[in-house]
Amino acid sequence: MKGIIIIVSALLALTAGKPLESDHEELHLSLNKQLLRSVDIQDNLPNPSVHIALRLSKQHNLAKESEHLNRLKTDFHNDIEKSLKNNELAVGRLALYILALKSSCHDLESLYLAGNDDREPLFTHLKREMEEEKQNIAFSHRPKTNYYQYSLGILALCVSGIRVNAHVTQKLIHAVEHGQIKHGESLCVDTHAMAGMALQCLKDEGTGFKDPEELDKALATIKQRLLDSKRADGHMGNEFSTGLAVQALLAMGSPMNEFATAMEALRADARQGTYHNPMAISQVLPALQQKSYLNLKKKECRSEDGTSKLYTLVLDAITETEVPPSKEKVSLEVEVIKSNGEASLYIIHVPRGSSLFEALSFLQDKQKDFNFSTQESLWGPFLSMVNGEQARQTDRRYWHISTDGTSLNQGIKDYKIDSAQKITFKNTGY
Ligand code: B12
Ligand SMILES: *[C@@H]1O[C@H](CO)[C@@H](O)[C@H](O)[C@H]1NC(C)=O
Repeated sequence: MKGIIIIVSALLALTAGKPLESDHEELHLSLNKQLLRSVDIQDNLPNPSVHIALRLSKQHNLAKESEHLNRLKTDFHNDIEKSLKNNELAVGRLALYILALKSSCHDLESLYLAGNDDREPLFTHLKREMEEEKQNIAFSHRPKTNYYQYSLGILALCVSGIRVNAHVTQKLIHAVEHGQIKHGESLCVDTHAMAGMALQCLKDEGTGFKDPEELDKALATIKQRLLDSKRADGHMGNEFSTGLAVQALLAMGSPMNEFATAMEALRADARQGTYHNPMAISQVLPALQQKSYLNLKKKECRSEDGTSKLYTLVLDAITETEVPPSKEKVSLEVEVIKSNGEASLYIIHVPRGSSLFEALSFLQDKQKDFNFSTQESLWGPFLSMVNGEQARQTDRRYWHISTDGTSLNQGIKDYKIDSAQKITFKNTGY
């Protein structure tokens, strides 16, 4: 009898360490499959950030990944060229595109971008856009796009072994040290994380900066701000910045104990289904697998033979569980505050669980004096016009969204109306 108990408890002890490990593996696998599924749905442009996450993952479906790479090289490539022809900067998308190509070990020298009257290699063009951004910072104290994209630009060049102009780096260091990196009103954790990865890459390379001490100081500032952003529940910033923050800390060589609770928070979110937007998953999954964008620097694709278990990730057929729209309605107040302060209020009743996008479409159909439109982005539709009034990046304005006074942390397509509330759209400058 005693013997049996000992055997049983020995077995328990043996497995006790394991469930945790394999639980995590299962969670990663399910996010990995969710991403793979998202690339199968071809009604949107292919997303380079999703490609990077697939490539940084442990398990692979090489056929789907290479098909996705081809779509990036055609559809996404064309989309960037379209922006260039409209004289728009594409720093962030171009940087992500380069990182995606790098993640698949694609020869970057063989790709060219056609602008209005020239044809340039990708890198030459990115370097030129970075110079333009640098000039813009010198004259207007900020980039035309934003510091998140400016950091991505540095990161893409550095990870590819292309020399970054030290003056370009200097402007990012200066912005960090002078607290100029914001999202709306508050310090932007996502951008600090991206800046941290970019500067860490330069530090590792030993080029692209003037003063090593200054670089170290900026890195220390970033790290401190990331650690300071930690909430009681473990998140750094919010649910959607924590993945990037963890990536940055990993890149900077932080000890595990500095981000263990953040990892735990990410896993809890993932289990609750917080990450269904592919862009969100793409920023979180590398962190969960303890990878950062700096891992792309040494990425090799040689050992991918397609026969190992790691290269045969398959999607099981899923039975579409279409949830019928709820019959129950909730009342929704929609307030619009234009740039001149003029306010309008609308009240509608929408099925519980509708997305804000659906609710607004419904309101637009019913109310002649309400209208809105959106612009596509990697995160989904960005609300760009309400009641005939545009709030655009070019004017440094946007439609800020809040519910009962609290800032939304999702866009109109992802946010679901689960209870009666008041949504406010305010045309805001930044
Ligand atoms: C810069 C930025 C902004 C700027 C964009 C303009 C500018 N200065 O360039 C401003 C301040 C306008 C902004 C606004 C908002 N943002 Co913002 N933004 C970012 C940030 C830091 C970088 C985006 C970027 O340039 N990406 C690089 C390029 C290559 O990708 P892109 O997709 O082409 O970029 C465009 C879109 O991302 C778009 N955009 C920016 N924010 C958002 C948010 C949503 C929901 C959508 C659909 C699009 C969008 O603007 C970018 C430039 O054109 C990200 C951080 C991150 N982790 O991605 C947050 C982030 C995307 N934003 C976020 C949020 C919540 C918002 C707001 C909804 C906040 C609010 N309550 O109003 C609004 C959008 C409202 C609307 N009108 O639809 C969340 C989205 C989370 C989610 N699950 O959807 C992020 C992840 C930050 C976070 N951790 O909370 N944002
Ligand atoms: C949207 O509404 C505004 C006023 O509410 C109106 O001036 C404008 O013409 C409308 N635009 C469209 C595209 O319907």
